[in-house]
Amino acid sequence: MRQSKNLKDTPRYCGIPTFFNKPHTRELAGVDIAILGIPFEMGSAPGNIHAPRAVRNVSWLVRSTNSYHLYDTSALKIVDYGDVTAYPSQYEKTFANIEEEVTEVVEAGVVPICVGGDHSITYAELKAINKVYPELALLQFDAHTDTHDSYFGDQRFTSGSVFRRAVEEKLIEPGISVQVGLRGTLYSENDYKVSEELGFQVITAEEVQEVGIEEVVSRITDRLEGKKVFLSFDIDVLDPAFAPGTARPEPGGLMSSEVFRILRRLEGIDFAGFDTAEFNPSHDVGNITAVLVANIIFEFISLIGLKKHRNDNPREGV
Ligand SMILES: [Mn+2]
Repeated sequence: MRQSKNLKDTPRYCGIPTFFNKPHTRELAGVDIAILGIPFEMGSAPGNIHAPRAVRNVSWLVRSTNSYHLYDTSALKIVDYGDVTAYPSQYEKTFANIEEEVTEVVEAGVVPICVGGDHSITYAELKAINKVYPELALLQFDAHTDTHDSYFGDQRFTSGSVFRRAVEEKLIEPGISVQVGLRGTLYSENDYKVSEELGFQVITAEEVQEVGIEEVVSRITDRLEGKKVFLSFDIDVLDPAFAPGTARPEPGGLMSSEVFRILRRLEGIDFAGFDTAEFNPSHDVGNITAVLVANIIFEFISLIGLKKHRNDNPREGV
């Protein structure tokens, strides 16, 4: 199908589904943003592998202009880079593929947006991004710390240990990183302390409710200003009422409107890349979570576009 630049020329639901109806190509010349599907899971939450396709299927619903920023993202060259080849439960082979493909994107000067998959994939993405940006901060939205040492005795590359590995291998600097939205029952009373002792700033979901969005945003921006930042978004940071499509739901989470308010106020931050994780279509209801993930990715796209616009128009607003 021939797709017009004008979204009103043809029905947006026509054609083969790609992320946001963008062209599926591996050509990176002149590209601003490459969106990659990473259909991988270690096996403890079956269904995450279908997330990239579920997001593609609904992403035609997302229009081009951000209603908060009044910014039209069609000024950006965005591509659907396809899916990384992922082998079920075979993390070593799969992580090598993720690292290789994300490296290609980042080294071409293109911002990657990775659509998982379970949260274990972020380790491999960070390996790629760290090669180009060795001093990298992490902004993690999540119900869980994901800083546990291991599971089931000796499993060290799980979705619950991903940021422990990232710290150990110096892929991120925990002293300039933030975890937002933590909550739910814990393995022990020390779980949050483990993250803090690694160096992370921890903002629990309860604190978000207590101090309010503006204060949360100022804590995040104070910590991340002037740094290169990777944003990792675990969909379980949202309350299951807003995002039922996840396998480790935790009541008492953020509302979708709160997530949008936070993301829209991060335009001063210098992002090196983004991902979404733990969206599990087999738990979804009426595509609520799929549509939400697509709209969260749209906010990432807007943040990248606003920064590019500022860089291209340095005198504007002075
Ligand atoms: Mn997580």
